[in-house]
Amino acid sequence: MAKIIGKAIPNIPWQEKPERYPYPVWRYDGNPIITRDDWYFANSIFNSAVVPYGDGFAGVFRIDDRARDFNIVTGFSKDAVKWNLSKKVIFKGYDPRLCEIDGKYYLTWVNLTPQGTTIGVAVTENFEEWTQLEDATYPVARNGVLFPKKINDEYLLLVRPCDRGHTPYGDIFIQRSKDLNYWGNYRFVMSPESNWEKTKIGAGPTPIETDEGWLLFYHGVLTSCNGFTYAMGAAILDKNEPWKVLHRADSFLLAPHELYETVGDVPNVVFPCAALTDADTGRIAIYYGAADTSVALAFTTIDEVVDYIKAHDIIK
Ligand code: BMA
Repeated sequence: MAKIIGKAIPNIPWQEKPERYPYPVWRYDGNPIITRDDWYFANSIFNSAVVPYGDGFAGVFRIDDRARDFNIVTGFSKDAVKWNLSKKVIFKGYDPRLCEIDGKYYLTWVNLTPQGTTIGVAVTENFEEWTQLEDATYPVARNGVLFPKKINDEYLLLVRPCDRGHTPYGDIFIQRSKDLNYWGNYRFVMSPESNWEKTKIGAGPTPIETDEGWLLFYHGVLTSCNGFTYAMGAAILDKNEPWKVLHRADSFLLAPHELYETVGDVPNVVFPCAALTDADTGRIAIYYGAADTSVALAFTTIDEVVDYIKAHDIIK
């Protein structure tokens, strides 16, 4: 039995696994949970991130508007399923991640610069006032994901260096910082391995602390004759030296199979950006962008995922 190390959050969204369903991650039956109709000027609302906040939940949402600009807005929810999205754009850019560290909430996102994308970093305590820090990378990088606590007194950020376009390669690295300002001590974490992720990989939700190590959900990309297919994989990283991969599944845990994942602005995309966890029950609710069009929700438990990764482990 694996254990989540973290808070009990009993009110995260949850549905039991459908009977006789053979796989470790199952979808919410009300998907998609957020669509373009949830914002007044949206073309699409997708790759978005949420955290527990107060007695409910807060989030940051990627909204591509009807001018096709990339916006990040905040939102609040009592049940983490129905969301009230603010009209105010807090930052320009895309694919936000959220991470609570010592009572502050850190947003990392794909920040836009004339020279290409960087990892933007901003911090808030109330989701109203944000302080933007220095970018954590120089161009070009995407998929910047912080760890939820310091390790050996350093902040850690997963990053995927890339090019200015729809990058045809991509490995995950870690960089470290004492102050979230100066970064260094770069370490390679992992490259694409299996066919389903052969083109590139990038970190997804904030890593989840468990007694087995850090559970990392990530996206992997396959290039088919029809273009890119984005699916979700999982690995377990060493607790103290998370650039060491202890276990890694040989196959995806969630891939674009439902209509809202296979049809949309960019077909065949499952792009996980956040997870809510309940340490007492081991429940995990995963938030993912579906077909670059809407936000969807899926469930698993720490036991289901860890058992699956170990039964399909590519690390010998
Ligand atoms: C990536 C990012 C994601 C997007 C994906 C599929 O490069 O832009 O935001 O979901 O492509 O289009």
